[in-house]
Amino acid sequence: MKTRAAVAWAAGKPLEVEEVDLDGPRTGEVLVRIVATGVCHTDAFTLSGSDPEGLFPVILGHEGGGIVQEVGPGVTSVKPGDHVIPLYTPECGVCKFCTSGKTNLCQAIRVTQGKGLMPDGTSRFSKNGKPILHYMGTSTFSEYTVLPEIAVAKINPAAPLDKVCLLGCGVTTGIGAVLNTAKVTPGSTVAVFGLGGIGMSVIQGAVMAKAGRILAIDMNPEKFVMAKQLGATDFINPADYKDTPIQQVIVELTDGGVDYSFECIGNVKVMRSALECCHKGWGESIIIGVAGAGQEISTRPFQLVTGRVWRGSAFGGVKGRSQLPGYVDRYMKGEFKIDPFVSAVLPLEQINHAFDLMHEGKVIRSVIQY
Ligand code: NAD
Ligand code: DAO
Ligand code: ZN
Ligand code: ZN
Repeated sequence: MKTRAAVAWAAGKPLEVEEVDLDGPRTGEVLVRIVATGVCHTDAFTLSGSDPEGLFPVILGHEGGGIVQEVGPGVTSVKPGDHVIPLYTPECGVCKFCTSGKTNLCQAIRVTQGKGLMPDGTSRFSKNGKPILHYMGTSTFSEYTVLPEIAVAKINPAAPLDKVCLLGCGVTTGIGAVLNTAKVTPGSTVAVFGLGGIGMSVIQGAVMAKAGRILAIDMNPEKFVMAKQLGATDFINPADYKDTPIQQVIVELTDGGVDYSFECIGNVKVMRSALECCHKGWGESIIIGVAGAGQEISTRPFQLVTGRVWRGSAFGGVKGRSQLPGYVDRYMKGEFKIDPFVSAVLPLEQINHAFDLMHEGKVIRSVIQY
């Protein structure tokens, strides 16, 4: 079949919206019509060429919501008409990782997914006979996409796909990092570095965890308005403290440091600040941001010797097939918000404008509606 898609032909070049060829689902695969997809910083990161795993030509997009159109042989857990969220972190339920009880990082299709291919080692997308790669196993910047069965979460069909698509990455990542990875305890002091879709979701997670104080940190003070509406209590622009390292500012403001900090930018210098603003003896810093190829984190080891802890979190530690439907239900019950994060709704033809809005810091999320 043909599908409209935004193709990234090369790093650093605008996406080109055009018709491409899409082969139907093979064994263990499903064809999904994407109804809406968010545009995440990670898509921009890969498009920029900084992603060490970035491959081209590719159809980006990983924050989608859609409806199953057709299933391949052997597929039993979903059927045409089911509403699904594509999962860049699949859940096979049987691999060593899935059965460990310690991680959401299913490895069943990791190797082929990392190469931009379906589990059988081929791509379903092509143009004039030339293959185009899949991205993160999802490729939601195509109106129709083929996904492995283990990479779709079946959700409540009453949920609005133009909102819950953001549970395919940003919102789940932020809330999950607080509730699953850090396990923030009531009354805690929390620092959030970077107030994009991820950082704003961390704030929501911190409110859900009943944190006592939530420090919101960003170089763009316009972000403080929404951070305050979501429940942040303190607002810090590092540009206002040029002569003092920001970790020192935070340690002084919080009687020795925060209980938990979250880096939601992908800046290795900020990762250091986020660790070092943690309280001696117990403070934990969670890295969520994805840093560019070849970059490394550093701190004095004594920071760890004296009790601070560095952790990382992918997709908020959430297991997609078994746990994401519960997040959709919690959103439907009003336990957290998604709607204010949708700053702009654009057609696929304006997807490059969505990237511009992100780079200009004017949106939390643009949502592409097909
Ligand atoms: P975003 O671009 O929307 O937001 C980043 C925010 O950081 C912006 O508000 C920006 O003003 C602020 N910022 C930039 N430099 C700063 C600095 N030096 N100090 C303070 N604030 C600064 O990005 P996003 O979509 O929220 O994603 C954030 C990061 O999370 C990215 O690196 C993305 O790749 C990563 N990510 C990780 C996961 C995961 O599972 N670990 C999932 C999704 C996204
Ligand atoms: O299992 O090795 C692996 C890879 C898991 C992918 C997790 C990606 C999380 C960070 C990327 C940002 C997502 C948009
Ligand atoms: Zn993302
Ligand atoms: Zn698995």
